[in-house]
Amino acid sequence: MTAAYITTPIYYVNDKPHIGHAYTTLACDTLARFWRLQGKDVKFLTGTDEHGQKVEKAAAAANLTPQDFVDTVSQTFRDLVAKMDVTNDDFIRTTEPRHIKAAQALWTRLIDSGAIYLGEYSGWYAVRDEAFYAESEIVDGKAPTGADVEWVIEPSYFFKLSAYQDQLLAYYKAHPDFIAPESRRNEVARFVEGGLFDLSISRTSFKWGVPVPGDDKHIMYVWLDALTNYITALGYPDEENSDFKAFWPEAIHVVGKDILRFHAVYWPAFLMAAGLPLPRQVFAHGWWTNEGVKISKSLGNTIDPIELIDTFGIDAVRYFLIREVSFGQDGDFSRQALINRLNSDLANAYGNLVQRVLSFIYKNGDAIVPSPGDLTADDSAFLNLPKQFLPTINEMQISRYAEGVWALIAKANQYVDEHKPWGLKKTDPERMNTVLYVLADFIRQIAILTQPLLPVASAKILDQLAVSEDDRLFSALDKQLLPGTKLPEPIGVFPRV
Ligand code: ME8
Repeated sequence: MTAAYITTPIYYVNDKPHIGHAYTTLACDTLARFWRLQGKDVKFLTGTDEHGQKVEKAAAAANLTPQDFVDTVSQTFRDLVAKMDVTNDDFIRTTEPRHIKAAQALWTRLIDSGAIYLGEYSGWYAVRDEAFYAESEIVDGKAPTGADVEWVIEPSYFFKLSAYQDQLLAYYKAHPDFIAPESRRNEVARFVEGGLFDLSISRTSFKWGVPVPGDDKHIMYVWLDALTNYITALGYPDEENSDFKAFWPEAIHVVGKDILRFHAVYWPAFLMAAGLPLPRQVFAHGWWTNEGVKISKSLGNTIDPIELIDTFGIDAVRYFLIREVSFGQDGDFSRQALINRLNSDLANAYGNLVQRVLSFIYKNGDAIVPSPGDLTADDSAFLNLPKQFLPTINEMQISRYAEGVWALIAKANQYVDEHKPWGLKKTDPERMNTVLYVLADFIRQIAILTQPLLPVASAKILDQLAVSEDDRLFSALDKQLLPGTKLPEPIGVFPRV
């Protein structure tokens, strides 16, 4: 069985979860579900990033010890994952002993390979981004991201990042899919071509972090600590155990575009220095604005995913976020756009199709899967559309996948309009049964395809067609509904908003 390993970034626990966190996690969940339906052995990881100055400050502001603070906030992220029906296999916290052990082991390996030296850092640091900035990057006294910076002078260990420029560029060239989408790859390559500075990877001016092995005046730079989570969860430093063996380097790291540099430059350089293979891909998604405005805590326009789910239901929120923007591009969140999509795509297009066909079968067809007569060439061609569609999918293009499935739903509604099964009841009941059978089996296939996008609704529709749990993988598109199967009473799946 092919293995697939998908990861979300681990989220800072300085504040409560917002729509950006929900989006990354739902996108990864969609991919994880998609691969499982392909029959792959999937490991899906998410979790929280709990060290660093930003979190330490947030704890102080809340009058809590860092540990009490991170325990509380991490739980809110775990609750969100549960609320969103996310199918992660693990939830990692960087304060866990397994992670501290892994981060220290990686550090030791970097020391052993000669990639780390002790020096002194003097330069700009932005706590909000947990990032160092060169003088040339400072704009009007701020980081290029707009974050406040402070001047830091302290003893520090450095990672010889500058030594990896050529290797990184050669790697990007040899592995054109390593960074996606393509425009992002070019951006990263240009950054690396511009020259790399050695990276400060330890801090001494505060304590909330993983102690540097052998020199506990230093704690590890939060990004070196955090990036290691992706291998901690596979059991690193034990490289012989089955998870590390099975899933590394089959990793796809999905990240926001703002943290691409850490994943596509620093992380591969650390791994190269440690002599470990690089992940399969780093995929950067875009950023959401709220009604056209940049989302920020100071503007007070953050979007609470819990409130959205309570109002519209998880399937609806999930569908909107995945469908509304092309995966990799920026997008705008608007409540009206969400409502419009729910009404047009879910209630009207998909919901009506299912409701019309299944209630008609229930009321006029003895609540059993109808027995078809001979299929016309048109019927067969129509029934083959979903199977033909699936192989055309670029698996990372989840928004296009949704578009493609809804194009099939439109075809089904067209088929209903053309073949008017209800009108055939008196004139040609045999043909009516054939048309209804074709539609029911088409809906079965659609519901298999919509599982990664609408897990709850798709399961209800498949239940209503009495499709067994074993027949819900993509490979079951090739099967057919069995005529005569008893069907339960249909229930509405997508309420109008
Ligand atoms: O960066 N739209 O954590 P984080 C879309 N701990 N995505 C958004 C967004 C928005 N408006 N705002 C934030 C960190 N995000 C690190 C990661 S991984 C080893 C360590 C996304 O909690 C953002 O792009 O600040 C990022 O991918 C994610 O939320 C986590 O952000």
